[in-house]
Amino acid sequence: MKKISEAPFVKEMCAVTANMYRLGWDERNGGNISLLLDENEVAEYLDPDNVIRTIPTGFNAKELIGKSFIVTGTGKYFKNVETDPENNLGIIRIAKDGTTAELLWGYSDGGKFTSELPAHLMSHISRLSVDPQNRVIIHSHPTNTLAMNYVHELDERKFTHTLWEMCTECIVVFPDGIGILPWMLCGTNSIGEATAQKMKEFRLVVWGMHGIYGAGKNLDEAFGLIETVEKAAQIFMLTAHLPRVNTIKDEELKELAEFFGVKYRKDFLDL
Ligand code: 2HA
Ligand code: ZN
Repeated sequence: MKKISEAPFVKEMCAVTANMYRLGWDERNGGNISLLLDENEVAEYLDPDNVIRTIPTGFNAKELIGKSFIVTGTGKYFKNVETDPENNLGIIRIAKDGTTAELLWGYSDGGKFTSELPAHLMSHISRLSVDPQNRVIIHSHPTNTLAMNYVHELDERKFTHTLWEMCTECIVVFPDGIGILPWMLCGTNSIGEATAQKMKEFRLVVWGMHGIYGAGKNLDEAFGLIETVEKAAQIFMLTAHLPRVNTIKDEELKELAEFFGVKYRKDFLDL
């Protein structure tokens, strides 16, 4: 059996959480990540028959029965993942009943997965239904994206359009746009269901005045989506109070999307 601390998925979780912490997006216990694992890869590091303990999830994820995820822990700080992954992360497998998580590794102080597990698992189900390659859901509190929530209308079309205008590459990176939920109570099945509904259409979902969700086939892709939104939101926040002299026109956004061959939300442009 190989050493789990050497597993690429553990190392990558350490690297991405450390990176996000240093970017200032995940203060204290803010943010959470789940990564769908390949069973054969997990079996190189862990005995699949050795269940440390079982933890109820509070909802039925029957579409994910038998699937394993590495997930950040509730109340745990991204800041600390790199130095103590076994306490701050856990590997869970969805049991045959669909409502129980079998702990295979981690949460070593007796802890459990993030309080946002419903939003994560329900979003995985949604994304997998439209993209079987999807493996990652990331939730974060990026500073400028959050700031923008207070000064920009929380309308999917307008919010996406504003961000597309802020950096030339935005429409190429997130041509499918950004879904938006109004402020809602976090940590609940309701916000999980609402997020998952949006995730059928969008890989990015803003939680009004809270943060953002991003999905992707790997950590780089999900992180890169959020990073690009955050960069555009930063340009918006740096310029929103200044007179606008130049802008990228809608015809130019269309030209970009067509040149790079991306399927974009045509209804989000005024053409
Ligand atoms: O887990 O970010 O939304 C901390 C959070 C909750
Ligand atoms: Zn949050």
